[in-house]
Amino acid sequence: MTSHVFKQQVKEFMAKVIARNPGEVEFHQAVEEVVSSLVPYIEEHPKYKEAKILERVVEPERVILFRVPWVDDKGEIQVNKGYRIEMNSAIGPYKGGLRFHPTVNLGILKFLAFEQVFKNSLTTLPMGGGKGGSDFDPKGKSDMEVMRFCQSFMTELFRHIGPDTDVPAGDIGVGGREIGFLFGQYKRLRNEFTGVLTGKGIEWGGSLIRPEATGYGQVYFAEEMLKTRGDSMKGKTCAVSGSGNVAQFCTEKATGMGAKVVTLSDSNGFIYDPAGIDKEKLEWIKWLKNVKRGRISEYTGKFGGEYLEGKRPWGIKCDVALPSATQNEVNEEDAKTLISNGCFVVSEGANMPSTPAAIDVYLSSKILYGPGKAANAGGVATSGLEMSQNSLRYSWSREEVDSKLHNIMKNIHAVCVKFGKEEDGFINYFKGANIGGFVKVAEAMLAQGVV
Ligand code: NDP
Ligand code: 2IT
Repeated sequence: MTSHVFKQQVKEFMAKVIARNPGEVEFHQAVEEVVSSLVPYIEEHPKYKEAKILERVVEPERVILFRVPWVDDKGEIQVNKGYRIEMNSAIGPYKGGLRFHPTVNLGILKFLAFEQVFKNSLTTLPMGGGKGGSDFDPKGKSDMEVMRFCQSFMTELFRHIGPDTDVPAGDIGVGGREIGFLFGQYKRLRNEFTGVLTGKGIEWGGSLIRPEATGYGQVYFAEEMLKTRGDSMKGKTCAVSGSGNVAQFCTEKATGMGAKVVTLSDSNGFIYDPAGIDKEKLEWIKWLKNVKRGRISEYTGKFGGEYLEGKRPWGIKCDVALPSATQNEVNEEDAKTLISNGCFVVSEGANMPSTPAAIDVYLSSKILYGPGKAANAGGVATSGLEMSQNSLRYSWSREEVDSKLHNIMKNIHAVCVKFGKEEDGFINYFKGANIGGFVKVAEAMLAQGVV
């Protein structure tokens, strides 16, 4: 069958998805990315077509929408929306983060839940896919306001989740503080101390390395990609976006492996430090973002360099780009600029940070492109390891967890190579991750009948 016929099939499939899920543009984008890789594969494996696996996999098993009322510090009543998308449980309990950000809506959470299904499958661990969150904005809120919001959020969510049913974790706007408040309220309502959330504090059931895992895994994945060309992270100049959980530990690991990180950003702009963000500077950034909850612009007052308001880091010359902020933060023009400046590795810490046109630029330039569902899977993989430790009522050492994480990232890389290697030897990680993530879920769905 020709690529023209495949394109037509994708178009027809997408027309139905768009009609059934109007206005959910990020969800359409995530589905189209996966389906465009899968259509040729499914043509060769008609059993998936006959069982309507694609039609089923784009429909969430369950969507929960709820009201989250809470009282702010002035005594005023506030109301937010709460969501949990239980996308697919074919290979394990629903698993995936919670995002608290004012832009959160159903389409964004469905895209994230959909990505999560294939990502979790790639980790090799038994986890289904889910995602949730709220349009609540933690910025500028006091700790007590965040606590009251989290308690109200969990007062509804608790009846839908559980350690064998659905296990939420963090994402944008949800870190250790929020997971603590959510866990406390779940425990109080159920009168059970269980592994119902991951990303917990180390003293109360958390796993060592979970905070580090997404960023560390993202750099391990970049290193694996570089190895296929006889190269390594050592000596590479890196552009990182974001300055939250993923960006911080991505910077830590890249620097630890001998690379130089020259940028970090937030939603207001980015900082450029040509000398590199070393260990001492990074410790200060962790304090700035996690304790003071300040803005990245404050960096230049302390360490120099430049702050570029309203801009993203992709115009800075680098070898390796590590997008670690949010969806669609690298567009076609950014991708072209990166490549013309010599960038030849993109390893995505964020979910879907590159637009479809940017991905086309990476693939046609044949650079090393690690898509989010493979490159950032280390976070949820280590959540899976946290679940295992909770079930065992045991905890592994830092070294044990890190070595398991490292092995998982190597395995994910190998799966991408298996399904993504093209005739000329180019490794299409985009295709490899989509097909590699799909097969296990599809086989489980076939075995479990029409459910
Ligand atoms: P954090 O909330 O810790 O940090 C988010 C960072 O991204 C902040 O610097 C934030 O800036 C910036 N950001 C958020 N929204 C935007 C926006 N619309 N435009 C520009 N910058 C923005 O979140 P994480 O580090 O946990 O998450 C970052 C990305 O990684 C997300 O895409 C998430 O889905 C993904 N991810 C996270 C995992 C995890 O384990 N935490 C696992 C896998 C993927 P500001 O402070 O201005 O909002
Ligand atoms: O996007 C992601 O993989 C996450 N936010 C982490 C999910 C998890 O359950 O650890």
